[in-house]
Amino acid sequence: MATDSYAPLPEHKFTFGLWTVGNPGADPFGLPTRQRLSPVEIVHLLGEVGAYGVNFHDNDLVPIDATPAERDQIVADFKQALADTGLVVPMATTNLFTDPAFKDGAFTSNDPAVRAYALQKTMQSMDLGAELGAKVYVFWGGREGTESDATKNPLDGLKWFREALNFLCEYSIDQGYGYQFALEAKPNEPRGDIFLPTTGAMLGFIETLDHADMVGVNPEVAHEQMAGLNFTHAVAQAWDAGKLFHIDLNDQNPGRYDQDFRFASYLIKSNFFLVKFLEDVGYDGSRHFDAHAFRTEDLEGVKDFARGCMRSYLILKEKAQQFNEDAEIQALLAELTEASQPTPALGSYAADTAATLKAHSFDRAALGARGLGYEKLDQLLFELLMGVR
Ligand code: GCO
Ligand code: MN
Ligand code: MN
Repeated sequence: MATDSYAPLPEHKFTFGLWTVGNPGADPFGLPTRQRLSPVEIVHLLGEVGAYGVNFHDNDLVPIDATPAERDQIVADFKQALADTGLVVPMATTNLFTDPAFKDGAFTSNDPAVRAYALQKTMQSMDLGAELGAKVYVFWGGREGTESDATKNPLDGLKWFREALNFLCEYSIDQGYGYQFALEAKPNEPRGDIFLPTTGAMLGFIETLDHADMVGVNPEVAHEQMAGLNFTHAVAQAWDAGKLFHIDLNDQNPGRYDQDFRFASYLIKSNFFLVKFLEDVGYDGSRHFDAHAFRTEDLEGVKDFARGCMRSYLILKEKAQQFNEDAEIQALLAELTEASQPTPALGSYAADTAATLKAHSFDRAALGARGLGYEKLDQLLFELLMGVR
């Protein structure tokens, strides 16, 4: 029997949030178009389509006003669904954006009472995540920002955010949870401006924390695209810093609203380079799809969406392998890094190397005149992606 080489397997570590396939299709202009699914139903749906894991915000699982007894029943039912399907919970996070209490931010609210409540809610949510086996804890500060800079000093925002993360790192250590914290940047939406708007900004900020070693990033495709940035470059910087703890995959037409499209459904070429990067470096964390089905879809369409995210990833992975094995492409790439004229060997600084280099005579005109063949290389890539190669 022929096997489907694009079928998801546990080793691919494909995960979805309860809020992703559970998204009922509401938007700022329209009501839900689909029935709400319970967490147990979502786990079974994910099991059916072949996902490896399920992630959640505290209130995706336990409503914000649940009693302790209700919480325990919900968690027991959820654990049973995990056992029945074999799904795992690699990541958890806190909803610090839906409730009106967080309308001016959570950790960066001007009100110390809101900041303290956000810490309390996060500790409880970390307890819940740990109980279900999560090892990565994501911080997406959706409300941490401003509409008008008259309202908040960004230095205060950074200070309060730092204090919260320092506190919560200590809490994780104290409880023995072993969490890795992953900070997720987004430039705007739902706030006019969100603090630390890019992955690069997060990476700089992390180095100011007391437990920088525990804290990395959770870059999201759409978030860097919204800012018009090259997502793969952001991911590469995170990887280079040893900080790629998690990743949110989806897609986005840059410059539009936050679309959360099915992975690789829009920017095929840039998502190809993303998958190629992750596979080439051997990233072994979750491939988390933070996306949702078009509002036009019913339950079957949601399954098509989820299957499509995973299938597209695996198709791009196969294309990456094809790119790496393509003799013509690889020969072109190998030529690119050859010195085009006699060049002194460098290496780390030494006084005599510097002297040799200063004395060397380069043929500058030849450096500028040389054609690099990038048009040909890029066309070969296009043909490979289009399946005509
Ligand atoms: C968004 C974000 C969120 C976060 C989620 C988990 O744009 O809404 O991407 O989906 O990823 O809150 O932290
Ligand atoms: Mn997002
Ligand atoms: Mn996200």
